[in-house]
Amino acid sequence: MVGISDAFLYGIVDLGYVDKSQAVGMARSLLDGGVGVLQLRAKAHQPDALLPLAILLREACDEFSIPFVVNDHVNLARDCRAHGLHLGQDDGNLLAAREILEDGVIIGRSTHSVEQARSALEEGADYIGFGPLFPTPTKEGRPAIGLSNISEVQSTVGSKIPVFCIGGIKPVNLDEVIAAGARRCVVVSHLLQADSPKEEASLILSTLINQSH
Ligand code: TZP
Ligand code: MG
Repeated sequence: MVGISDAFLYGIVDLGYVDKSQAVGMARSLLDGGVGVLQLRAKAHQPDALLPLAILLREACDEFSIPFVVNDHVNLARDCRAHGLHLGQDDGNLLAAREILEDGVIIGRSTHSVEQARSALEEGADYIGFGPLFPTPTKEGRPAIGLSNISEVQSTVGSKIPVFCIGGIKPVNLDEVIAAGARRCVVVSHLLQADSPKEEASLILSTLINQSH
């Protein structure tokens, strides 16, 4: 299994954009395109109803030796034997989630400020999301934090755990995001709405891995 620190592009199968029946196909396109970690995000679904899909996604990720991460639901992450769990700021205590999960399961935390990024490191997060950098329909109403704190988060927290910038990232702003200090990104709506998610993922990944810093 490839580790989270080997990942530069983080893909999310978000059932707000992809029908449940298309989710495995979309996951395979993203994996073929080179995402280094894949998450299931399904805000409008009951976790129990997601177990069969979560198992299929975990199995697809296993084929690629890529970590599969469940958003929000610790019991679902345990039951489908996900490689990781992702928690938002309001999703509870990280250590309590760790007690439910098998040893070695990674836990990520969403952060929206330098202070939250430091706290996530201190509480033992294995990686963080940092954003939303830009306004995004995927998180309607959430204020954008801009690009000005990326380099500080990257140079402090990012030397210890991977920092994935997130929120409104797409090819037209990727160079700007990288110039502001980002090394790794999560891209959701741009990939899920692309004609070829595989080709778009592959292009974004090459931009990320060819960056000079
Ligand atoms: N957390 C912060 S922004 C965001 C999440 C889940 C949405 C990212 O989606 P998109 O479509 O790439 O802006
Ligand atoms: Mg959450």
